[in-house]
Amino acid sequence: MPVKNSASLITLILLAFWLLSCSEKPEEAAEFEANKVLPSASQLAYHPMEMVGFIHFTVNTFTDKEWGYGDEDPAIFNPTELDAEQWVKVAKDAGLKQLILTAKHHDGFCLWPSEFTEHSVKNSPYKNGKGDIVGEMVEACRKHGLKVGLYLSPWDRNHKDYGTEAYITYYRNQLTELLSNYGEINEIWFDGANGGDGYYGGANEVRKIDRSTYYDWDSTFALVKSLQPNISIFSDAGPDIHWIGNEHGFAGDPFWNMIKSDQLVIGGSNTAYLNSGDPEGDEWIIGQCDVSIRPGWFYHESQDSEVKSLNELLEIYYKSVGRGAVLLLNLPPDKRGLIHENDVRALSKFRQTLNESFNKNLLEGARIKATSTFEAQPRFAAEKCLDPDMVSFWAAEKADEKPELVIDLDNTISFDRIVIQEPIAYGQRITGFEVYVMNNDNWELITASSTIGYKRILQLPLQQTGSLRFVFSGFNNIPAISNIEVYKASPRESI
Ligand code: FUL
Repeated sequence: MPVKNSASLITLILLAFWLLSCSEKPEEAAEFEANKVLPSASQLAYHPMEMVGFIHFTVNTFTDKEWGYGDEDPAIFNPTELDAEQWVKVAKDAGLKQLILTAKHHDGFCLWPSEFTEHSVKNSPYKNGKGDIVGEMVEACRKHGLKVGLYLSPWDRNHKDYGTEAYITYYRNQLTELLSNYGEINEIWFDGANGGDGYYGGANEVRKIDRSTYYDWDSTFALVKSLQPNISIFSDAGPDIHWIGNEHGFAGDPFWNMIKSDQLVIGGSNTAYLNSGDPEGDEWIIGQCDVSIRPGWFYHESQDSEVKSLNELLEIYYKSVGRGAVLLLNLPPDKRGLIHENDVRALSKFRQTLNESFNKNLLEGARIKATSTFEAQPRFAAEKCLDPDMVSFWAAEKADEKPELVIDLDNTISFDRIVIQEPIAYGQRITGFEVYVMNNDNWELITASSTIGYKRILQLPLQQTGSLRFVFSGFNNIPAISNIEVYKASPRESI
C-alpha cells in the first residue's frame, strides 16, 4: 500500500521535526551570558552575610599584650565569668551573622583541649582544666543561628618545632582536630603575620621561615577542604576570601571582588592591590575588611575609653559593606570573659542607627523604565530592580550602548542614601554609572560612581525629587541590576 506508506513516512518526518524543535530549548538564544569569573556557591552564600565578627581572646587578655611570646604559664588564663552566649547575643543584636574565634593566636595557647600540646586551656584554672572555649562558642552560635569561623595562627611562638617539618605535622593535626570535632565550620582564617622571635619551647630565639614554601599552603588547603567541603578559606591571598590590605576596615573605591591569583603571596601581598581588587582578575575572591572595635585586637583595660565612636563605625560600614566587601568586626572579651559594657553600648548605637537609616525604602510603589530589556524578555524587565526578590534582575539589550533606568514616584521624596546591587551570580560587570534626579524639569547629576558588585551604598547630600535616573556608562558585559533602594538616613548619622 504505497499511498498509505508514503503518508506514514511524511507523518514520521513531521513528527521528527516536531520532536527536534521541542528538544531545542525555545529560550536558548536568549540565555543571559555570565562573566568568566564567578563566585562559587559558598561565596554566593557568604556575601549576603555582609557583617561578621571576630573574637580575639587568649593569654594576651591577661598579660595585656597584643602578641604573646609563647612562654605564658597557662595558670594566668582565668576568665571568671566567661559566657560565650553573651558574645553571640551581642554579635547577633549588632547584625553580625558569624563569629570567628582565635582558637590559637601567635602565642600558641589553645582555647580547646588539644591533645597535641600542653599549652592550652586544659592546664588553666578555667573550669579546672575541663573547659573548651571553642566548643562553648560553637554551641552558643548554633543555638542563636550564627555561623562559626575559626582562626588558627600558623605562626606559633610556643612550639619547640616551629620552623621545621615536624611543626607542619603538628599544625595539620590541630587543624584536623578543629575541623573534625565541632560540626560544620563556615570559615577558617589563616593569618599571614610572623615576627620571627619567640619562646619556641625555651629556645628563645628568632626563627625565620620562607613564607612562600614553609606551610605548603596547597596541601593545607586541600586538607581543610577534605574535612569541610563547604568551608571558606581566608588568607591574605584567598582562595575564597582575601585580606583587604589594611586593618582599618576599608575596602578601596573602586572595588572588585576579583583578583589575579598569581599576584598573591600569603603574608607578602601588595596591599594596594588587595585593597582595590582587579577588574582583570581571573578568580573571584571575596574582600574581607577586618578591624577591631578598639585600638587593639585583644582587650586592654587602658583602652576602655577608646572604643570606636558611632561615626567611626558608620564610616567603616560604608567603606566595607557599602563598597561590596564584607566587614569583619573584632569584639575582644575582657578578663571576665565578657564583651565589655562600653563595646556593647557602641554596638547597640551602631545597630540602632543602621536600623533607623535603612528602615523604609522610599521607592516602594515607584514605577521604573529601562532604555532596553534583554531580548525583550519579561524576566529581565526593569521592575526586577524594585521587587523584593534579590535574585531576579534587570538586564539591558546587548546593542544598548548607554543603558539607563528611570524611576518615577507619585510624590516628591527626600533621600540621602542609595543602595544598588548587581546579580553577582553573573559576575561583577558595572565599571561606571551616574545618578541624576529631576530638578525643575532638568536632570541634575548628583553622583558619578564606579563599581557596584554585591552592594554599593552611596551617601549623598539630601535630595528632593520625584524622579531618579541611573545611566550605566561603563561595563565589561551587558549591565544587569538586581536591586535599587533609596533611604533617608537617621539624623544620628550626622552626630
Ligand atoms: C594580624 C595579627 O598579627 C593580629 O594580632 C590580629 O590577629 C590580626 C587580625 O591579624 O595579622
